[in-house]
Amino acid sequence: EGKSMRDHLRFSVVYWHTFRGTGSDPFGPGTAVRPWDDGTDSVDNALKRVDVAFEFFQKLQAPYYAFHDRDVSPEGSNLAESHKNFDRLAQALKDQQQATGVKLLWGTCNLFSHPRYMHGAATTCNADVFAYAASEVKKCLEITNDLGGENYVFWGGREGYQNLYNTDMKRELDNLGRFLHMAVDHAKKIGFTGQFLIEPKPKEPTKHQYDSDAAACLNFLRAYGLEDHFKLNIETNHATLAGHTMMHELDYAGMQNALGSIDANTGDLLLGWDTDQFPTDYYQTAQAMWMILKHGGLGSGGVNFDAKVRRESFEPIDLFYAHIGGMDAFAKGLKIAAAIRADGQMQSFVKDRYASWDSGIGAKIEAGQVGLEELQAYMLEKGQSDANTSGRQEMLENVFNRYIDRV
Ligand code: GLO
Ligand code: NI
Ligand code: NI
Ligand code: NI
Repeated sequence: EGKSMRDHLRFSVVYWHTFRGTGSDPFGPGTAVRPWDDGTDSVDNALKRVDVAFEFFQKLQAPYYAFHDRDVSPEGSNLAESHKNFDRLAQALKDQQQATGVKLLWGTCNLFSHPRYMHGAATTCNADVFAYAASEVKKCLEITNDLGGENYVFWGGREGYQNLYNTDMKRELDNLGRFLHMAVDHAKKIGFTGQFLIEPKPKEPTKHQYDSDAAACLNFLRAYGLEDHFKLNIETNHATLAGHTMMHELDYAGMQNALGSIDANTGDLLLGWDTDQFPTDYYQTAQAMWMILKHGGLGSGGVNFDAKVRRESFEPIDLFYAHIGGMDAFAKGLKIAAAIRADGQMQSFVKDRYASWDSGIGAKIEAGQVGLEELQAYMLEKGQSDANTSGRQEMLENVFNRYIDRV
């Protein structure tokens, strides 16, 4: 559909899980064997990690990567020192990008790990913390711009609340709106032309996340006049946590021209949290790609593996297997989805279902030519409505799956 297969598979490796993940969980410390890493958060160690990361991207032939400021560069003892560290690391990233041709899909700020962000960042009750977060976004935007980042992501982190008895939700959302407007203004000022993306997610880490799903994000963006500046970064496991499917979230974003990029992982059906498992299921990736193709692709976005190896998969080689498995699942999913769309049968299910709408009064309704009065007159004359007989609900998924088995 006007694009090559590769345009749809702009794979991206995340710095956080892949190079900073330790395999720790609430029940025990890290298990990961990372021979290049001395386990400290020093600038020296961070510089070593950059070389390892780019060697990994190249061996994997991944065209893109993504980072948070704190993944690539250690927190300093004050803001100025953090900025200085970030400058040093950004130079190393830039050198490696130039040497290897690997590009930055997006940058973002970690505004959720440090204890200062325990009440949120843009939605904190502490104005100094708001100012701190704003300073970090300013810096990270400038560095993302300098590294040619094609997008800039805001995932809500701790932007939400645990309890309404001590939360002024309206005030916090107003402040989030202000924060994002400041980012838009600064992007304009420094000439950053990348796409801003909001990444919806419910439930984690706060009980009520403000950006819980695509619909909540789009409503927020419109309420604060930000809709022209942001699209969405849709993550599979976040969609399922919100009680939706990935297809639903992609379609909802796509129909409002807000489909920006995807964080590829898989929503676990057994566990109720964001397990960030690598996508391995062709049935799921075919569904996702089918919806992405329906909306004309991801634009400046990509297929970003926001996924981590299991705690038991601690050897460095497992990082390769995991990404190769994910790339393979998406490549196969795209192939299947493209074949199904080219065939046209699935699209005909939609057409058939609305056939009587289109041939009857429906055309006038959609053209805005009738109101309640005309519709009542029409119906009084007709006396009774037809029953819509085109169903076939039960076989639709089966038809899709049979295609998958054939491709
Ligand atoms: C957490 C999110 C997180 C974001 C990242 C980039 O569940 O998926 O990993 O993708 O912070 O904004
Ligand atoms: Ni994510
Ligand atoms: Ni996530
Ligand atoms: Ni994640």
